[in-house]
Amino acid sequence: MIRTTNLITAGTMAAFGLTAWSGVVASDSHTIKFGNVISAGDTQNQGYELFAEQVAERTDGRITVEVYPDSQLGGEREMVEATQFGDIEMTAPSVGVLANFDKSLEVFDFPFIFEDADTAHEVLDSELGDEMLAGLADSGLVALGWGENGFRNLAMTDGTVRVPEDMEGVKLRTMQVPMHIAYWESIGAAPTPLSFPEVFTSLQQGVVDGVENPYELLYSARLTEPANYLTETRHIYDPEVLLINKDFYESLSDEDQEIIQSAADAAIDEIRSLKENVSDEIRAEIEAAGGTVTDLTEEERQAWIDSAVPFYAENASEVDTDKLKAILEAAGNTTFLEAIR
Ligand code: EAX
Repeated sequence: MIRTTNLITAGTMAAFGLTAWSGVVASDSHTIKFGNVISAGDTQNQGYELFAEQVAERTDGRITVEVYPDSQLGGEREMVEATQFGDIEMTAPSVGVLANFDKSLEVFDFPFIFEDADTAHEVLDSELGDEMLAGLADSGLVALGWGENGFRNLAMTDGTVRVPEDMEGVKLRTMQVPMHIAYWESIGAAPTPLSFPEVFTSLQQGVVDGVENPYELLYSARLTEPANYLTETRHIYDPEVLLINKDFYESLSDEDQEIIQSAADAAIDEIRSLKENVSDEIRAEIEAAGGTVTDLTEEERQAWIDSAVPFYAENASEVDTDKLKAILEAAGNTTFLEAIR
């Protein structure tokens, strides 16, 4: 437990005329430990540092946010659990990991839902998006909003992937996300779920043949060193969720809650605007470092979308189908709406 709780000693209590039954008086100073797996300096962590600055400034230093990037406090699932149990106060995992905590969030783990980030933001920031986050309260977590990892692309150690058939038998590291695993299996790949801190070594040692993540994280986590054949599949738009321990959050005054919420909103705006061009910039850096980045032709891209049609048909009933339909509708995605009708 990291929270700063100043105990008032019996002596002090006596001096102030307090009686023993008034018990422990918590001060309003707190330290928030905020862990994440993203590399220090990446756009997410620039946003989280802004969050820390704003909270410190607006509380005159009463609330300190310590950001721990680079998996220093563990993998994503581990950190969600640590946040749940109050060992740390905040984390911001990929939404996929949260399916293990609130099954209704699985609808975001279906591939090719969103065509672009603007559409994703619009849907996530709507009432429907808020509704989707509310269920996390049952797991002891308050969601402060939808952050962003970005569109996930493939990075392979050996050979370029262009079409789904190229994934036949390929050992692909995925997150520990049931629907991701099911999709890659459905196209014949051999998905291998690993937590993020294990990925670099697994690629180096050939435990897996590839990985998928947005360019920025692939590059900053140096995964593009072993896996330098990249393909711009944009197969999933990956939002991250800013989470805070519910008991901790609710122990704060209304004013402090408002400061935390508005600093989180500012961080999310900052992250999204920094992300706008970062993918192209990093892609150029990956190429300059000797990586190969492949764009799909329209037919190839279509082949990927087609590959997901049977997956939708088969798996829509495994999740909250009405929510899945609502998301697809809001995203203007008629292909998969038809597939699950
Ligand atoms: O949320 O595990 C992953 O690949 C995630 O994309 C990453 O941890 C950021």
